Amino acid sequence: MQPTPPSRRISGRILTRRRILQLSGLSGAGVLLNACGAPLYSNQVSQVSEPLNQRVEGLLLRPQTPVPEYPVSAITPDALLINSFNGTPQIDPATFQLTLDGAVDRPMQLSMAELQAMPLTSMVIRHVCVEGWAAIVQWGGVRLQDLATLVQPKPEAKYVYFQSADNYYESWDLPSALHPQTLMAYQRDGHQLAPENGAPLRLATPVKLGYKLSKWVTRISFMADLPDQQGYWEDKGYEWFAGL
Ligand SMILES: Nc1nc2c(c(=O)[nH]1)N[C@H]1C(S)=C(S)[C@@H](COP(=O)(O)O)O[C@H]1N2
Ligand SMILES: [Mo]
Repeated sequence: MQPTPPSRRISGRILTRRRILQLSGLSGAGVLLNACGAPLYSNQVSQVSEPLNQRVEGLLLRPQTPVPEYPVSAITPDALLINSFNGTPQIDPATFQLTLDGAVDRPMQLSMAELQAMPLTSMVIRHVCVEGWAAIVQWGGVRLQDLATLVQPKPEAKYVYFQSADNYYESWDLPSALHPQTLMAYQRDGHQLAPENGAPLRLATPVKLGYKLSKWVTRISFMADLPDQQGYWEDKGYEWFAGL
């Protein structure tokens, strides 16, 4: 049985689809083209008949405090050490598809061209590895929040699971995933992301430790429950939340 959709009324206001898209930064997005050249993004948005559920709306309306960013001059290009536990998978960006699925109303697959047609967010933040090193890095990419707006997580979605091409896996709490500085990054320090740093697509955020920041992400699944396998390092005893 389908649960009744939650009320659209948030603190006395009715949220229109237009407003949600404005809040999520998607309203200014250009038109994406799918492989056949047909406009994809405009179709998808016009099919968005209902705004997001209350949980997601709440997170978008009261975004968590932004973490202060660094100036570009603070970037330490050599300090970001390559930390890969299962080699570097070779992924062809021309055929790559990111799968978005799980507890969502509109599961979809997006190519790099489609992701790169979405609004680009750039940030200079500190990457902290639990092994005792840190680096100031500039990341550029798509807000995971904007991807959530496209796929419309169901009310029961509380976690997000990330599958990587090297069999690495991670699970996150939804608020951290929808934080405005949580990106699916395809650029580092102003250049296209290198394969060893997770190309074509990796997680970047100032709110989690390095091991939460999956490289080579192929699938993002919204989940009602935490999976038994919570994460590559978590399953070896490391902390699950791993907040900074
Ligand atoms: N898929 C995948 N993601 C991963 C890892 C990995 O081995 N595989 N290592 C993690 C760890 S511990 C850190 S510190 C960062 C390192 O990112 P970098 O290699 O780009 O510096 O990636 C994280 N994401
Ligand atoms: Mo790490």
